[in-house]
Amino acid sequence: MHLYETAIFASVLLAFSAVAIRLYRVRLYRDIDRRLLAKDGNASRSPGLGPTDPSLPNFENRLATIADALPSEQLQRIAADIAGLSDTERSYVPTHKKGGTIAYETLCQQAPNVVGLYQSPHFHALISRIVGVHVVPTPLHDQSSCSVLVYERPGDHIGWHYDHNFYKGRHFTVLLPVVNRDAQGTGLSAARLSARIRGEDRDIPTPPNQLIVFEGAYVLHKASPIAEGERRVVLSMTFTTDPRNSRLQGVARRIKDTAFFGIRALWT
Ligand SMILES: O=C(O)CCC(=O)C(=O)O
Ligand SMILES: [Fe+2]
Repeated sequence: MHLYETAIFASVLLAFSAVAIRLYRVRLYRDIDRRLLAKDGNASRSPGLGPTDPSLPNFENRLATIADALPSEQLQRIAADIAGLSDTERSYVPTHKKGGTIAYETLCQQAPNVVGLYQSPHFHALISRIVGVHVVPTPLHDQSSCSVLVYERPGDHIGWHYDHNFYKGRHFTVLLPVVNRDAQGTGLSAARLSARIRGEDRDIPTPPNQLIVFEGAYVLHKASPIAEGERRVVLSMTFTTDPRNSRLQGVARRIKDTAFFGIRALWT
C-alpha cells in the first residue's frame, strides 16, 4: 500500500471509531436515563420554590453550610456505595490538582444511593430554598455533574479556583464530605477547604455529612493537601437554574472534563 492510501485508510478507520464511540455513549446515557426514571418517576420534575425557611442558612455571601445534613443511615449507604468502587481516575494538573475522581457515569452504574441523592426532588427543593432560586441538576453527559473526589495519597489537594459555569443559568456547587479522617482514624485530615469571601479567606469545616452549597463561579476556593495515611472523600454535585448551553460552552466543558476524566470526555 502506498503512503497516500495508508493515510486515507487510517483516516477512515479513525472516523469510524469516533462515530462508534459516540453511538456507544449515546446509548449508554439513554439507558442510564431510563433506569433513573424507572427508579423515580419524579426525578426530572423538581417542585416549585416554597417560602424561605428561617432554619435554613443565609446565602448572602454565596456560600452556606448545613451540619449533619443527611440522616446517618443515608450517609452510610452513600459511603458504602463509594467504598465499593475501584474505578478511580487519578488526575494531576501540575500545581492545580492532585487526586482521584469518580465520574458521574460510573456512579450511575454502580452507586445508586449517590445518584439517588443527586436526582432526588426533595434534595433539589432543599438546594433551591438555600440559594433562593429554582435549580435542577446539570446534564447526565457532564462528568462533573455528580462526581466523587478522592484525596487518598499524601499531597492530594486542589488549588485556588473558581468552578467554571458551562451553562446559561446560574451554577451552584454542592459538596458533601463522606469521609474525612487522619492517619489514626480518630480525627479529621489535615486538608482545609478555604473560600475567599469579601476578600477574606475563610476556613469551611468539612467533616463528614456537612453540606456546603456555594456559587463556585464567584467564590474562589481551594482544598489544601492531605497528609500521609489520611483519606478525604467528597461528593461534588452541580446544579443550575438553566441547563442549556451554547456550543462554545459545550466544547469548553468537554476540554475541562478531559483533564479530570481522560480523553473519553471529548465524546460526552
Ligand atoms: O474538596 C474540596 O473540598 C473542594 C472540591 C471542589 O472545589 C469542587 O468540587 O469544586
Ligand atoms: Fe471547586
